[in-house]
Amino acid sequence: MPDLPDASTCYELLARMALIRRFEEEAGRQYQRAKAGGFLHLGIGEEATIVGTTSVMRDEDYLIGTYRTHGHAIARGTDPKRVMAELFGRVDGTSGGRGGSMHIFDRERRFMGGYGIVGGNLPIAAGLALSSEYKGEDAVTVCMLGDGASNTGNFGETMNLAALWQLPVFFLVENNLYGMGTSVERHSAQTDLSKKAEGYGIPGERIDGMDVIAVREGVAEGIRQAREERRPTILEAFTYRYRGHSAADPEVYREREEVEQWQRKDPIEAFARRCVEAGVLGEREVQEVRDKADEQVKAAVEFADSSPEPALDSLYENLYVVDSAAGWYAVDERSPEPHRGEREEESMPATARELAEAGAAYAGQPDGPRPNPAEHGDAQEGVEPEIAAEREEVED
Ligand SMILES: Cc1ncc(C[n+]2csc(CCOP(=O)(O)OP(=O)(O)O)c2C)c(N)n1
Ligand SMILES: [Mg+2]
Repeated sequence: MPDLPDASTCYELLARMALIRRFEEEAGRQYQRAKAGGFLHLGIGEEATIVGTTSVMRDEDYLIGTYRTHGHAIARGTDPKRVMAELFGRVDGTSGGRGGSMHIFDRERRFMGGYGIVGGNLPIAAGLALSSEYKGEDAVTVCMLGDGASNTGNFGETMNLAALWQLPVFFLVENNLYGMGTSVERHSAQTDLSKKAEGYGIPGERIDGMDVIAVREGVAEGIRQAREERRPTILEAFTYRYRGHSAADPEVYREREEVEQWQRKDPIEAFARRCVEAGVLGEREVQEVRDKADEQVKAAVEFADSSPEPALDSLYENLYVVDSAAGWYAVDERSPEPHRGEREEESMPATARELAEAGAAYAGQPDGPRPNPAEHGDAQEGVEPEIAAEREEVED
């Protein structure tokens, strides 16, 4: 077992992990109260992997993760108040309330998100590392991904370019044994994920992701190689999420005993015990850490609750779309033509209408390449009688 660092580092590691744990427990509660909307993926149980990694990064380094990243942002130094406000969809959130749980982002702290597409963050990580290389910066990009993401095409493409261009990037697989409800054995032909990039010239190792010190040591070396030798490597950290994949997961794919078995080696409890037994921290300090986490999370909820909703008029701000199409037309089941948004002006740019008309023409083909939403459900009510009769004939 690797040695413990000094007392103040141990205190800090414990405090970060405890804060993230409390934050996520509360986020789950707020989601059930419908204060937080959209999807919610909790990483409870994975704190040592997250905090161990960020604790050996420099401020100038980039971190990019998945959609399970409330803890990553907090570990990087983002104010929990702003993360909670983002979950609540409020203006003081990290993305102004527009991203929600899956898209936490903090450019100032070089936390580059927050991505809903599995494996979608990998090529972006290579791009970030390429930009550091190009600008002659010392920064390393740390890319965290799930076990499931190692099966995507992006994985191979990114590993290839990272090795080929000798990019200052480091990959950490948060192997929590499942991609949604599918176990690693059922989703990956190669179950030793540390070997999965070997063919591209990227070596890997496996570590205990429940041990914050083991993670620190492994990641520190990976980052060093990326920074000093321009040699990308990959670490597979074994970890576990105690909660379901997302807030709506009946968890039929695993046994209760398996969850309990992992909970017995809880990363926070185990680390606190070890620090106390080694005489590095006292029981009083451990309790202080818990109390502070409670206070911070309580303050985060109060802050988020009192932050206003974004103004309706700001709906089109920060959208990455054809810039002349600042307006919208809906193509829906009411009738085949596009419908102008209720709040739109007559003076809306022509491009918006043209795009909507093109979409309407495409969607309006009964035998077209994709199903016409107008053919389903309540939409039938609005369909012209002769068209409806024609469709019935086809269905027969
Ligand atoms: C490209 C893509 N395919 C499928 C999905 C649906 N999906 C969301 S999460 C997930 C599982 C990913 O598992 P893993 O990479 O192990 O990450 P974990 O959720 O365990 O942290 C899937 C398949 C998606 N979001 N994006
Ligand atoms: Mg997984």
